[in-house]
Amino acid sequence: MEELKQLVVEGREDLVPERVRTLLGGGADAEGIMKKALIPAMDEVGGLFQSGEIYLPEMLVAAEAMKSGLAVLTPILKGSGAKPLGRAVLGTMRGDMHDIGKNLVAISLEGAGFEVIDLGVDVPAEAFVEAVRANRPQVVGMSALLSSTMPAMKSAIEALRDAGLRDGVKIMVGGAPVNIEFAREIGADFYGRDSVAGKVFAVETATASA
Ligand code: B12
Repeated sequence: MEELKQLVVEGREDLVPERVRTLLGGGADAEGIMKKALIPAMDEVGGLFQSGEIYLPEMLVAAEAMKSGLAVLTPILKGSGAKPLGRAVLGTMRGDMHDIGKNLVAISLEGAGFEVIDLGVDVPAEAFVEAVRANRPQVVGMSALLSSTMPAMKSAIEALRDAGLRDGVKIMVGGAPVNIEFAREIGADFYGRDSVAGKVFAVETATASA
């Protein structure tokens, strides 16, 4: 695990998928690989970037290495055969290009039987409004990794309210700088610390409205 984490930190996209397969072959579980190697690697990279030991290109290469490992794990994390449970709209806020956490939430929701409408990154408030109007999801998930893009969550919630769509959906927010106080302040229904918390909330919401 430690070796895999290091390979991700070093951005070795050429070696990461193989290493993940080897760990799986040796009996490691997908969740464990995620929690013990891939996510801690991103935390380490964030720290190195903050302290000026690495720069943006290295952070980008490490993110690609993380994604290459995640690609091996995705089919396992999604599982199979979960019956359709509901619909969810997900997106990373306008101005924000971070999508690894949001993608993990999408994988968890799909694994639980959700149809996920993933709006991608840099999503303007109007796109959330349009997607909710068109798809009538039970849950909307918003992700922000930058302090500067957190306020866009408030704008998107207000836009949903102005469009008369707010009461028909539950809104969950997440991302490293987001916390429960902020979620309350902007009128979100739920703050999810990680993708599993998001999944549990979404499943409860869809089950209650079924
Ligand atoms: C990888 C990375 C990048 C990659 C992103 C690649 C990609 N495709 O995502 C690249 C290199 C492009 C990048 C760019 C930048 N980054 Co960056 N990046 C990171 C890094 C190292 C890891 C993020 C990550 O993927 N983590 C792993 C995932 C799994 O965790 P996560 O996103 O937090 O998601 C989990 C939970 O938060 C939760 N979650 C997330 N979203 C949601 C949503 C819902 C609904 C729910 C329920 C849960 C949930 O579930 C997930 C796991 O279970 C972080 C450091 C860090 N520790 O966060 C910095 C970091 C976020 N970046 C930072 C910065 C400053 C930047 C840049 C501004 C740098 C620059 N000078 O240009 C740019 C901004 C570009 C932009 N406009 O978005 C800062 C942000 C500081 C701040 N608070 O504002 C950080 C914290 C680094 C640092 N310590 O300084 N970055």
